[in-house]
Amino acid sequence: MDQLLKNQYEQAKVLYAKLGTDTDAVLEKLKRVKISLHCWQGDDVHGFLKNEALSGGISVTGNYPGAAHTPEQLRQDLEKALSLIPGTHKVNLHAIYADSTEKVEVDELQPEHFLKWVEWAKERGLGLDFNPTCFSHPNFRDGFTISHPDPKIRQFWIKHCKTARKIGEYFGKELGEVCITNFWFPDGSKEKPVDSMAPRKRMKEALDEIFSEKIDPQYNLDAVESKLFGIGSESYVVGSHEFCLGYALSHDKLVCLDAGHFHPTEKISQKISSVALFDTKILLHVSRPVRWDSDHVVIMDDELQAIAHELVRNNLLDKTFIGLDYFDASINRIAAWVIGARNILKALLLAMLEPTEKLKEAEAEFDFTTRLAMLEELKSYPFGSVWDYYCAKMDIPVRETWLVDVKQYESEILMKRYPTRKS
Ligand code: RNT
Ligand code: ZN
Repeated sequence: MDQLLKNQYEQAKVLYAKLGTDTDAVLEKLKRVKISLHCWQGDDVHGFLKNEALSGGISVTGNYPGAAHTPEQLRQDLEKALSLIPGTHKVNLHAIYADSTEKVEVDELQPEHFLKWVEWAKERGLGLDFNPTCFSHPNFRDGFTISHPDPKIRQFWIKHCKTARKIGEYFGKELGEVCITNFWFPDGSKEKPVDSMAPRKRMKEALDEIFSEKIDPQYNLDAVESKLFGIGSESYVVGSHEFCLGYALSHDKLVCLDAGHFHPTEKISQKISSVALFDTKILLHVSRPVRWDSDHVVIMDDELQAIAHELVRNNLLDKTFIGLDYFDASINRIAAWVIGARNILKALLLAMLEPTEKLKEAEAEFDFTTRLAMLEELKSYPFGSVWDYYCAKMDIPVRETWLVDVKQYESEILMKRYPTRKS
């Protein structure tokens, strides 16, 4: 390893030790954190099943060249991204990413359609997470899926969601690591309905049916993701926060908190300790809203740091599953993964280096002066030296050198792909 990197780490280690933080132990802890990399960043939430336009109130902008058009390309891109992120992680698949030569409807999907993904994950020691895809399909009708008034439409989605859990179970069994299957529904409407309860009642009943089969929690855990609004569901979302929180708490499900799914000044970091107190497991969709649920690449902003601090300070890393959720087609898509994943890891490292006990002591004594002074001084501690050393130790490019790899991959691989997908 580069001597300068080592020296800088040794110096940082002394400084942090004075605060009572053991940097070597922190790095061991960081190594155990897994981030679930969302496959849909690689192809703008397109998938491989059909050529349906993206729907469900979410949207991708940009036309940067090189999107993956086949499962092989997507896996190759994910491998590239993973090679630039320290640690062993997971990949999060959506149902529309099935790898199958036969044209299959979403409600006909079976575990076997994901065999190649499982083989790939096994070879690389990766875990897999899963999501039913309840959008980009003609049966997402009148703004509703499992809460549609027509029982035929509901049944279509219920069947799809039931199979999604079986696919999750299959991932968990095959890979020896629990799969989190996350349920998000775009259901809602542009204007406020007169009857806001009926769709929620139908959604509740549909969820009960979806979850009726017991699945060993060692293999699959279910999460429900709420939302405040989307395009076309500006005034009313069936699966609101209160709905999903209530459902999760009463049905022993995970609560999925997406950073972009609340009012602009409402932060998920503030919700974590409350939800955790009720013994609820949490799935995070780490994202970055800009004015709306825009799914920008995650940057090292205040909210990301606040999320990481909440997890670390409250010892919640074992109860929390961390996934990324954003889609940016205006920059190199692999870089988008790498930037977001490195940032959440950096934010967690920063939190782990904090002398939390000392800060809690000051707080307990109402010494808010010390608390504020320390929190501010900590910001200029040499955390970057610890991060650089960690990357080098994990055999991952240090600082922005990863960009060289991405640029080379872009010119050698991405630029040679068909500009648009062959359907
Ligand atoms: C949409 C939700 C959901 C999706 C993915 C593709 O607002 O955040 O998690 O982003 O399922
Ligand atoms: Zn999400």
